[in-house]
Amino acid sequence: MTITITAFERSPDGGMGLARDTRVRWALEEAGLPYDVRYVSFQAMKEPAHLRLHPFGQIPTYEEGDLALFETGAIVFHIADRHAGLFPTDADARARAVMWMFAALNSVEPCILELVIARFQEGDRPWTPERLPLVKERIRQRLGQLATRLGDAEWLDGGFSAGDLMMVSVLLRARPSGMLDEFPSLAAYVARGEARPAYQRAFADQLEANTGVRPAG
Ligand SMILES: N[C@@H](CCC(=O)N[C@@H](CS)C(=O)NCC(=O)O)C(=O)O
Repeated sequence: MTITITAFERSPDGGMGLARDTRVRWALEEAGLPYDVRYVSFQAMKEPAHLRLHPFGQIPTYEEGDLALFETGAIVFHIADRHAGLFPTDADARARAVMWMFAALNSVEPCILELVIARFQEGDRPWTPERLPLVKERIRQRLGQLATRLGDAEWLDGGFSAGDLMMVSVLLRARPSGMLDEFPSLAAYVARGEARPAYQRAFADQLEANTGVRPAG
């Protein structure tokens, strides 16, 4: 059955791979599933046709036959649930992989997003200089806790799973601020994720869609 996802017609990050379609592309690549992409403009995302698929007028969405999904957590879970490669077979290990997906989206991504909003959407507000250090401190605290748990392990819980896919995707959003590099073990963890062939394909595809250029290799 054909899978179709949506992505920005032109991503605000210019193809850095930070738009959330990249994590869905990555999951599809890990699972070895072909897919189509429908590119939508900011205006089209807020129009009825897209709002029927995504009530909040955002990307990405996922369509497969009669099934239509939004929210990257639900989409990646669905892919991992139905196809090999992203969830361990052991039931307890699988539950922990799901836990890490939730942790990425619920306990790590919000503070990173807060910084993105503080810098790019509210950067001109008079209170921003006072607020930024507080926002950054919350990120530092969370990344420090995560680094402690990761220790010198390769992945969060044994082998690579959808939990790592989501955590790496979320951490990548902290890199432009320089804060990821304050935690060398997390930076190395992210680099391991980026080195996976499935990530490389996903990244190259979104880069080409945004810039017309395909990275060498
Ligand atoms: N929680 C959602 C967030 C979706 C989201 O924020 N998408 C961004 C792109 S990465 C978007 O469409 N932004 C445009 C907008 O909100 O108007 C998910 O994980 O899918």
